[in-house]
Amino acid sequence: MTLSLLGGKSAFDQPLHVGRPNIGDKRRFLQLAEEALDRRWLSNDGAILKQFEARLQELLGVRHVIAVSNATIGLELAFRAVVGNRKGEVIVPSFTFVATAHVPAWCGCTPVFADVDLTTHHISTESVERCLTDKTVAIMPVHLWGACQATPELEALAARHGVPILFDAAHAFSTSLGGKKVGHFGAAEVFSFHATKFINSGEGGAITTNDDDLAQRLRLMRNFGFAGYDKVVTLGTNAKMNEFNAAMGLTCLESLEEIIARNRVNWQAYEAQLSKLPGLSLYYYDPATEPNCQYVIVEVDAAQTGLSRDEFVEVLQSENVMARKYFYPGVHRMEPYQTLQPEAGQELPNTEILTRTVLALPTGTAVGEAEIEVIGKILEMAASNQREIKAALAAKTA
Ligand code: T4K
Repeated sequence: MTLSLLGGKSAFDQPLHVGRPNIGDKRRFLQLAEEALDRRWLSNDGAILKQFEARLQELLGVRHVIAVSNATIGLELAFRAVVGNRKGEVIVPSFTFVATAHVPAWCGCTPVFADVDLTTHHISTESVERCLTDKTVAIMPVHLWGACQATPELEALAARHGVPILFDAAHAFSTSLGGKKVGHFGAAEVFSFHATKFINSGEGGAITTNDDDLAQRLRLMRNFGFAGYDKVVTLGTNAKMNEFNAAMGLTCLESLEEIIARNRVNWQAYEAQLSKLPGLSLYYYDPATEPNCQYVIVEVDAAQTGLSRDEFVEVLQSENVMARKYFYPGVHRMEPYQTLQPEAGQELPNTEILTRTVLALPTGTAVGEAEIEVIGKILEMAASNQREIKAALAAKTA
């Protein structure tokens, strides 16, 4: 095998994407979609939506599940319901998908970026503590990569300051900490069921809470504030999930165990490949957290490998392995935050490191052990031909 950058043919004919959707039983989805068509009931609290919410509730053991059209709007609803009209500062990580910060900013608050821990990639309690002021109205941590970050220290810190925590649980469906499932932490948690998430509804998400009053307000806010025909009792928006998205979500849930098992097998296969490659380390999932392993995250130590993260991404993509630089650049380097807070990076040394060194590799049901072996081989060949790779990349950009 010769690397494509060195004159060979790409290892894969078709792109292997990060975030390839897990589909589940296609016939089951089509059957549910057909039932919706026959019922002529396509949205607004439909029968499939109710089934989807009930199944989520059963799996999570939480009092309330409010399915929404995507996690970003779910976070916005939860934010508005928990924080209300207060305008202040909201502590968020910068090492996350941009939606986490956009939500409080969209609601008129100021995101304040906390730094992350280099091992867990989670916002560190010490950094959150440094960011807390009398203007802080909420903390929005992210269970990044699906590893739960509702640590007792973080919860105790928030409680001491009387600040609510709202978890961005976009990645964390079906994971737990100390036997408590994600879905039960903070004032509310929000899951994403976007196509790229291991349980997907195409587009979609769900808010979970054990607070009856909050749940009631969220249900009203999801549907323009309607409390019955012709009766609007509060400000709201359209955050409803339609029947086809719910059908996809329900179908995927029926394959939950199988998808997690595939992710775990893939993760172990990557671990076996990467253990042979000094300078490339796999993000470790603690088995005690029941990880869904939906991300395969690799940290590149360029001093050891001779190639940077960006160079590895170029090599992989030229082989049709569409590795991604999640999450690059840090949100503090995106607009409008970069202009509003140009100095933020100075307080985020670990975020700056991770945004330069981390890449994501394809996994899920569209990827198998044979492909992972080839990906391992590509990484190995890149590391052992670093001089030639650098020359080929320089020639490409010349
Ligand atoms: N919080 C966190 C921590 C998040 O990660 C996200 C979303 C959110 C909040 C917000 O959740 P939602 O409101 O979306 O429910 C993608 C997703 O669009 C986004 O949902 C996700 N995080 C993020 C991690 O990934 P991009 O900008 O990377 O999307 P894109 O178009 O580059 O596609 C990602 C990869 O997936 C590509 O390799 C192609 C592949 N793909 C994508 C789709 C849609 C497929 O193979 N098939 C598909 O159908 O954001």
